[in-house]
Amino acid sequence: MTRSASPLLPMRTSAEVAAAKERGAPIVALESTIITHGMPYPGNLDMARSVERIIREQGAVPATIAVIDGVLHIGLEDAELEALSKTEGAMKVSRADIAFAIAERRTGATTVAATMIGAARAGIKVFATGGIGGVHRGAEESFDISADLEELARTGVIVICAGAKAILDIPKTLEVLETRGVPVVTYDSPVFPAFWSRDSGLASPLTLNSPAAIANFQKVRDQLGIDGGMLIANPVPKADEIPRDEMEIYIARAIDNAARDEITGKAVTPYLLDNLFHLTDGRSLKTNIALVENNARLAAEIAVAMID
Ligand code: PSU
Ligand code: MN
Repeated sequence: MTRSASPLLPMRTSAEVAAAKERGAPIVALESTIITHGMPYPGNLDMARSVERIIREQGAVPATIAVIDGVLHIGLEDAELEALSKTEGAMKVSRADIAFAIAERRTGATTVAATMIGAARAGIKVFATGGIGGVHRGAEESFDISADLEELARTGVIVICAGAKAILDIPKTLEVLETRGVPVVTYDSPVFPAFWSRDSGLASPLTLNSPAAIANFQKVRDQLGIDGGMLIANPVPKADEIPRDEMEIYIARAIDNAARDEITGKAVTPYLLDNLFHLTDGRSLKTNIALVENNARLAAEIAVAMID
């Protein structure tokens, strides 16, 4: 599953990640679009640091992935993390343009799709994020379907998220994942979560109740020769949740604003997130940070269980 990186690929693995690979220690990949396009500074830096700390506390090693000045970084030093969190002009790179950012020596923050590509290149099998991209509402008109879904179908990395945001069409997102053969497993709950809310109103296709069971499921997929990724949905802790009905009002308004401002393509998700941050007086950000931390913890537990 893991191809070794070409010696010519400009890729740099941090000392901490290289040492972890050397001794076969568990590693958890982290994306960087959430830092540059998902949250405002300085909350983004606090989040990035705290998820790394949580992963270390669980006995695993964090590997934040980004393209910096044309070099694919697997694991960032703290100074690099801080610089990225303040970078204004970073590209948002996915499968279509991660190679462009490297070839043109640009700085690019990796989406879920691009982070999966980097993780697979580096031999990392577990990746924690907040929310994945999916099928946008109105996709039957706009055709806006995130490349994250296709990447989950083809790249063998387990992605831990808090479900799909209700800015997306969640039923259609689940349909595409099923069609493309991506297992969707909700951790410890029969209902699929909707990012800020624990309940999307939809049943989860699959449920598992422990990191060991998730590791075992992946082992059997490997034994069957089934490649591609899997999605673990981890509901936001109850204390941090914003209920669905309440969130729905803000989401409808944010989507209206995006239409009014004629936002399209890769700008849509960052626009909606920023709009929601203002519409909820920053409350959406607090929830966002709490759920990413929660996902980092579970991802580390799964990475540890996959080694046991
Ligand atoms: N959802 C979030 N925060 C984010 C993103 C999604 O709550 O930062 C980012 C992720 O990097 C995800 C990307 O991979 O947006 C999806 O963008 P698009 O819909 O353009 O594929
Ligand atoms: Mn899109």
